Amino acid sequence: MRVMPNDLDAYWMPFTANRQFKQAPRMLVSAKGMYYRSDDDRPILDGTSGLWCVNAGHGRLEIAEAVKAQLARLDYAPSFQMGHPIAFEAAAKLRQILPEELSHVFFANSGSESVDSALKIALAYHQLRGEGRRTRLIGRERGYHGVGFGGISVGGLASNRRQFALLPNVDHLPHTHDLERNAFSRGLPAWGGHLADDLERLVALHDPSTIAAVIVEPMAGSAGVLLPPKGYLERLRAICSKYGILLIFDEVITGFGRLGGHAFAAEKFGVKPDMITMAKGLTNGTIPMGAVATSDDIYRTFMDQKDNPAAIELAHGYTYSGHPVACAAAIATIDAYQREKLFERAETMAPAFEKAAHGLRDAPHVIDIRNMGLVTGIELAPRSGQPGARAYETFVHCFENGTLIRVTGDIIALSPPLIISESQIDDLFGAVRAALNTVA
Ligand code: PXG
Repeated sequence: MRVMPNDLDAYWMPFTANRQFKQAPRMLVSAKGMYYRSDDDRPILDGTSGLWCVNAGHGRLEIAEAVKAQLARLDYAPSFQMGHPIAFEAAAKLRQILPEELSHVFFANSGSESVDSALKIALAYHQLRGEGRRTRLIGRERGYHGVGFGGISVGGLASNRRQFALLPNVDHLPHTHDLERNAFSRGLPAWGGHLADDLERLVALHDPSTIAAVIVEPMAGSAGVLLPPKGYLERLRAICSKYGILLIFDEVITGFGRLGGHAFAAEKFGVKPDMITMAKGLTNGTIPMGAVATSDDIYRTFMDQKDNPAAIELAHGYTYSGHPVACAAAIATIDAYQREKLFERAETMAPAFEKAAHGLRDAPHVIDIRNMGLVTGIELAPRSGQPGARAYETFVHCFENGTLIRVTGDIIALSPPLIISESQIDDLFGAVRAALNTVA
């Protein structure tokens, strides 16, 4: 059955070429396991976990049941100066899979809100410690931290910044992408660890006493799957610690098993940030939710204030922080990850995924392939004078032939649900090869 709304005009679609899309819409109407169904009733293999969020696969009845039961029991309750048990339960559940050092959870409703929350916590933290001059935030070129004013300011994607006014007091580290030295890396690229030393330059330029926090994605997702060079994150950590700067890992994409073997990249790489931001896989994409996990030191700094015990420690929060229905979804999701050992499964499937990804090395237009866990970036040579066109046409070809991929510029990013099978891995990369064989 074709389910096509007769009015496409009312809905202003996010991050979409609305005019182009509405000429030739692509509609998904249902989903189960590894597959969507399109409005013309074709199965569509999900090579992207929706938008990097459905890590446990689609149509999980246990999440649906938990959401339904929670809606019936307590649909909404305020979280300001009031509590409801499931928010505390959700934070405790999340703690089970967080790095031990990050044991306190602030809830938001998206990755963007989580990032803004973390940046604000960083500023307030320094102020409480009598270091109120630390107001500068450091991001990285090609970083993506959502679309709040904080996120686009520390973010490093020029196209997301140029239409808007930005926060002052922000600077950026250089990105780490280098095709000449690192093309076709498997896992962490060998070259570029020293790029973290650029933070020393920024510290010297601005004076460490003005810098509040450094925020990076452990692996840049939206910019096209840029893995950190060996030793890079360790060096960032060391320099931050040396100068009292907080290190924030934005794990909205890398969280919940994407890189294989661990819930978070912080553990995978053995580097401890002071805060982790997350969203997406937290509820398997079912209900909007984000969170910031903070170190005990940060939490204690707020809680151990001696002034007035009736004071609100952090003047920040959202109507839907700790929303009971989102909390129910998060608990059921984390249960599923644990019960089915999906983070371990991602690690187990990673070699087959890597082999299939690098199998595209001889496909037309491919100039780089990089991967870790169940994520890969496949970079295409741009068509002369038409940046992004080749990848976009690859995306359309794949969709028309039953596979959902994601493209950013001329980079294909694949990040399937962690339940993907070996034969589905073959299908996924086979579909990309077929598309690459077709596009000019
Ligand atoms: N931080 C990171 C690292 C992200 O990847 C956000 C923050 C913002 O999250 P919200 O929930 O506010 O969208 C993200 C989001 C893509 C793509 O295809 C990536 C994201 C969102 C949409 C598309 O690369 N990441």
